[in-house]
Order: sequence, then C-alpha cells, then structure tokens
Amino acid sequence: MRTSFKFLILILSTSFLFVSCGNKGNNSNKSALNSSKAEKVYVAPGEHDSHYAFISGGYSGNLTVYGLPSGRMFKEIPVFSQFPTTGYGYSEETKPMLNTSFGQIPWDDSHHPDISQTNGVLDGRWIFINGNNTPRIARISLTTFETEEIIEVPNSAGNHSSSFITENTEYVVAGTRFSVPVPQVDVPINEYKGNFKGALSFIKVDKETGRMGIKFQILMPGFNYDLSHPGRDKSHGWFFFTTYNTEEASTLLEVNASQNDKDFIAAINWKKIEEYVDNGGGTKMPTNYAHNVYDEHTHTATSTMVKEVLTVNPADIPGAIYFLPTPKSPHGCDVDPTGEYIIGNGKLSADLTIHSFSKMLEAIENKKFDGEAYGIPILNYEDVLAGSVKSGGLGPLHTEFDGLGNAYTTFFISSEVVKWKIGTWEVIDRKPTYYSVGHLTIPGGNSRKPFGKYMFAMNKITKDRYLPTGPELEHSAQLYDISGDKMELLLDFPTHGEPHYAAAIPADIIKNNSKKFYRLDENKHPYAITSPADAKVVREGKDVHIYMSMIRSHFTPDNIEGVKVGDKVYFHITNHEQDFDVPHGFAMIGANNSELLIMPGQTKTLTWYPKKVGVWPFYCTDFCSALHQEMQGYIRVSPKNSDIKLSWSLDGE
Ligand SMILES: [Cu+2]
Repeated sequence: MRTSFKFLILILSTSFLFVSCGNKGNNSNKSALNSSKAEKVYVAPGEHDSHYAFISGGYSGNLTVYGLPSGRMFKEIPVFSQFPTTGYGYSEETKPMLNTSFGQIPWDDSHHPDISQTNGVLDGRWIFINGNNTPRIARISLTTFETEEIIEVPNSAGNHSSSFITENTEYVVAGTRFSVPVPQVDVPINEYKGNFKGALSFIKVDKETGRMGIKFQILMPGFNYDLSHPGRDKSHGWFFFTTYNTEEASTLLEVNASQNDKDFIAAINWKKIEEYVDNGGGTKMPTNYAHNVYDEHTHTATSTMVKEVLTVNPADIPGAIYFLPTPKSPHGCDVDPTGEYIIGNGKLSADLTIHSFSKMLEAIENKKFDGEAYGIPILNYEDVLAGSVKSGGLGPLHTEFDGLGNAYTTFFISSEVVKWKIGTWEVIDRKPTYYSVGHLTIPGGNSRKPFGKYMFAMNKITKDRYLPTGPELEHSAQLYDISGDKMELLLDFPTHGEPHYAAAIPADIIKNNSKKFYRLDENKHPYAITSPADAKVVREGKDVHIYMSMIRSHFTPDNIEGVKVGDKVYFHITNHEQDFDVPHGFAMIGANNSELLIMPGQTKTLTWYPKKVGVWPFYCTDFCSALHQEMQGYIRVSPKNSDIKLSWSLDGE
C-alpha cells in the first residue's frame, strides 16, 4: 500500500516535472521533450527509418550503422578490429583481412567513411573508411554490409586526410597526417626539415567490382596533411588538402606548428597527374604492403603483399599543384556542391576562410604567385579569397551543405553548429551542441547533391546527457531538423567508440539491394558441403578436418570420437539455411579464439586445439528455434598415444 502510494507520488511529480519543463520555453534543452519533436523522431513499431547513418567507431576500429531519425543502432560492421560477436578476424577465412606489412594487426582507429558516387551523387554501392594508425583503406559492400577489401598504404603515417572519394568513385584518397622519411630510414629527428615527406596516395577504384589499387603517391613537402576533399562539378579533377606544420617543426608542435599566420590548402590537379602517370611518368619505388580481398563466394579472404609503388615528385609536373594560403592551422577542408568554394577552417581562428575555385584558376592563368615552397607555387591569399564568415564562434572544424545554398560549420571550442549563407557569408542561425562537437553530417552533404532534411553533430564529450555508466560514457550524436530556416534539435543518441566523420543516405537508395542470405549453389568455399549427408571427418596427420552442417536445430556430425590431445581440429561449418535472418552460432569449450556467427549459406572455420582428455561439448550460440538448446554435440578427446578410430554420428543415425 505504502509502496504504491509512493509510486503514485512519483508519477505525479514526474509528470509535473515534464509539464513544467515543457512550459519553460526554448532556452531550456528540456524542450526536446516537447511532443512535436518526439513525433519527428518516432518510428512506430514495424516501420522503418528513412535514412541510414554510417558512423565511424574511431578507436573501436569499426563502422556502426544507425537509423535516422530514430537514432537506433542496427549493426556494427567489423572493419579494422577483431570482432568476437561474429568471429571476424578470428575465423580462418577472415584472419587475412587484418594482415599488414607489420604482421597481423587486430585493431585500428577508424575515422572518415565516404559512400561511393556516380556523377557526384551517392550511389550506395560501397562505403570506404580509413584506418588511421596503421595506414589502411577499407571498402565495405552496402549489399552485404561486410568488409570486402583492405589495402595498406605505404610511406604514410596517421592516415587522416582519408578516405574521400571523387565524384565518379574514380579514386579514393589516402593522405598522410604525419610526414615521415620516404622510404623509411634511421635518421636524427632534428633533421626533419626538408628531409621528411608527406605521401598523398590516389587509390584507383574499379568501376564494376570496386577493387582498389594504389595508382600513384605524390611525395609532398614534409607538412602535416590534415583533411581533404575532392573537387565537385566545376572543380572535378582537383583535390584539396589542408596542411598544418608548414613550419616543419619536429618538437613541441603545439607551439612550434602554430608560428605561421597562414598554412596552406594544397590544390592538386589529379587529372593532370593521372595523365602524366598514364604516359609513363613517375618513379617505381620498392615497398611492401598488404592488399586483402574477401571473396563473397568462397567466403574467404586472401592477403597479397605488394612490392612496388609508383611515386610522383611534384617538381616533375609543373602546373599540377598549388598552395592556397589559409589562416591559422586549418583543419577541415570542404567543397560546396557547386565546386566553386573551398572552405578552410582554421582551428585557431574564429573565422572561416572561403577560397574561390574560379579565382584560383584565374590567378594561375595570370601566374600571380607569392613565392613557392619546395618548387610548388604559392598563390596570393587576396587573389583567391572569396570571402570569410565572421562567426564569433571558436574553433571551426568541419562544414557540410544542405544543397539549398546554406552551409553548416561545427565549432569545437564554443560547442555549436553555425548555419551560414554561401555567397553572402552571413550567419543565419546557431545552435548549441552538448559538448565539444567534432564532425557533422548531412545525408549527401559532402557531395554534389545533398539530401538535406537532417543534420547530426558528433560530440566528443557527453557529460550529463545520459544516465551515468561510470567514468566512461558513450559519445553522443545530436540530430537536428534542418528543413526550416532555423535548426531544430530533435534527439540525442549515443554512438559507439569515438565517432569521427559519418556518412548518411536515404534508405531507399540501398535497402532493396540488401542481401538476405548467401545462395548455397554459389558457395565456392573449399571446405563447404552441399548437404548434411556430405558431413564427414577427415584426419591428415595431426590435423582433423570436420566438414560440418548446421540447420535448425542440429549439427551434423554431432558426436565425434577419435580426436587426440595434440591434434589441431578445424571445424568447417556450413549453415544450410536459405532463409533471411537465420544465422547459427558455434562455440567450442576451451577455444582460444572466439565463437563464430555463420550466415545462411555461408561457410566459416574455427580452429580448436584439444588440450585435455575428456568429452567436450560444442553448441549453437544464436537462438534459432524452440529446440535451440538441443543444438549441441560432443567431441571425445583421447590421450596422445591412443588408437581410437575416427567416428561420428550423422543425422538420424
Ligand atoms: Cu542454432
């Protein structure tokens, strides 16, 4: 009685709280409880979100899929990190995906996803993302939502100005943040100046298959290449990179790399360099990097070491590269949908600098230069300046566009998003974020055709936005409706890892192409079996290969005898279901790696070392039917020197 009375009081006081907050007006963030905002993000049971958002996982090394406007998390796609949930990076088939010239690297720091494009419009075929720490670029299929390819990037370090895509997906670019000796050599660090190089890699993407290959690397002066953006429309054929540390300092960078009032945006005419390379230009340099490809039909990845890379010295291609002076250590580098404006955000500046592409071409035409750096002409700041946004904010980072002539820029230090008008540079609106915003994303907002409607900001710090979970809180994204003149905050939702950039796309472009299961008649895995009747166990010396089938709710074979301590047992498991959303799991007691999650029609292999004599169970980890608990079997492990014959039971025997 007493308890229910307390409960009633609680309900009354809570509803009072809600009402009073709602009445407080717009200056309180509690106004997000306002019912019209709730309706804008509410996706009723059984209904689908209108957009996909692919948010980088930062130090998770992965990419996470969310729905908009609900903010619901749908899937974590393992990319550069082992993922025990599915066995990615643990199964024999996926281990080669994480191979590099440094050996197996089970982790990375993933930053900037970008969706493939045709004619500057998101086409939803693939999404690319960079590994920042051990430089790599991955390609993920937006049919299977699986990582299909990872290419290591040699001569690079802190692969940060990546992975951005030209408007017909001709190239995905991978620019180094840290300059390093190229090729690597043991050298005193104080000999940095003039000796270190910044490699900007142009990775060609095959039109049909998406297969990647490094076409050329431009060996730029030893600055730090922070972010980049391809030209669009009229500036298609060019790529723009922000630089900092044009001082080429090698110590106390937080002071010494901020000495120059202006660093540069490097403008690179990649079509001109491509032509030079196609005509035999460039120098082949010996190197060693991994190229890992996952085959959807063998369900298996292979890793190949590549021994050579084509390098290009900017001095050999006059007229291909120019420097645009840009104030105060620019971070973000963004190009508007028309391709005319290149926005450099000086992270130590309050204002945004907007360069004009046509003014740049004119200055180049008239050879109006203000000196050069390592043979690369520097243009006059005033000659290329289109305007600047006097924002009054602090720490501008990144800009996206709504396709209606407006731009949106994040300000890290003052924690806000500022909306401004392209051409007049006037600030139209500003909204706070909670707290310390990094990137922001508008679906298609970095392409020729933004889809508008939503913008979401990705915050570095979450503080009081959710129930506390100890010292670590998930980072946060905040969703805004941008369909009106003023931005409207609709929703907070947590994101996994540290979200850097994100890509978002209307769901209609990809949802109908999403694969529902792998066809068994296309399964070319060398250890696949076509039906449970083909299940068998084969001994090859100390290796025992189990050709296993799984189908609701049974493993075939299920009771295996004749395995000995010191053997190496391979479970090659084919999921024989041909039905949407029916994976099975596999876990073996004492396995040193992971479990497996095997999709319908797929084959995966788990390696197990029997270490102890006895009878040991394995079971299905993914609840698959009412008799899921019965989906189980045993392996009998006998002493090393025993002579028990291999035997097993098949379906119904
Ligand atoms: Cu099962």
